[in-house]
Amino acid sequence: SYESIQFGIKDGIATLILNRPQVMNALSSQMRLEITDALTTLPSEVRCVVLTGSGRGFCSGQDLTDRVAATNLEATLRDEYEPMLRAMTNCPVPIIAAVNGVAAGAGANLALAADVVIAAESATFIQAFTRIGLIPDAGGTFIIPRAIGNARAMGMMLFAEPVTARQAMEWGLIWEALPDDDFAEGVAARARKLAQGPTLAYRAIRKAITETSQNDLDAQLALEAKLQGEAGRTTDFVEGVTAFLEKRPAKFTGH
Ligand code: T3D
Repeated sequence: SYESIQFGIKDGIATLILNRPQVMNALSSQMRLEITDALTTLPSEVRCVVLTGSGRGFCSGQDLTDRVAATNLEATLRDEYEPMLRAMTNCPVPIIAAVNGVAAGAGANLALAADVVIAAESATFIQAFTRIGLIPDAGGTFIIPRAIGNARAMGMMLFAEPVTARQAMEWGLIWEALPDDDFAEGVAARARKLAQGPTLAYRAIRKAITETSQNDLDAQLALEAKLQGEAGRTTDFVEGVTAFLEKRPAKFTGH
């Protein structure tokens, strides 16, 4: 069992809660290792992951209490952040980041590495790095300009000001901002939907969307054809078509 995170599974949904609320769930070395471990050892019953924070924040980024003496940030990023981010992007099932409160620095970029980001309206996203003389890391310089364009990415990164959940949604940085009172149920409903969906198709969609930024049209059409070939051989495809023809809801198993 873990110390810096809480991890549980119910009805095919794994919930991973960042659990150092006294420091707004700042990322310690141990928390990074635990997130990485949890995401790389998911039992096969899991068909969706919800990543969220305990207390009033989502994640305040790197724990700054152990940083003054840190001289080799490159090694920390390579040895601890990169495996954590790859565990997010290689996760076999979709990840929802449920951003319950402020997401700052690497905490924001951890959330943005999820497949779907749902934020409470009171949550904010802060590229806080320049406040302490650093540059955005944890994949931020990859994902943010691609999502919202260079003008907004540069503004977020240079000014390091909070961007509200609603603004983030309107820019296309996240999927959805929900009123605080509807947040928990909204996230749960989305998680249930994904956990009951065609898991292998979801995984292929992630691959296609990830690779599209490196591919030209020829390569992307070829990738779609290959992945669709695989989707067409799943049990869920047979079930989906059969259910349509029988005018009933499909019962996907994730196979
Ligand atoms: O290896 C490397 O170092 C490279 C990797 C870098 C990745 C990064 O993420 S760098 C960026 C690090 N993060 C930040 O710079 C954000 C720091 N935190 C804040 O700006 C603010 O705390 C928040 C905007 C997140 C929240 O503000 P607020 O006013 O709602 O809460 P608060 O009072 O500032 O924080 C509550 C407590 O959490 C407070 O402790 P206290 O006074 O109650 O004892 C605060 O010190 C603590 N806390 C917040 N963030 C961190 C933290 N403690 C350690 N590390 C933190 N990142």
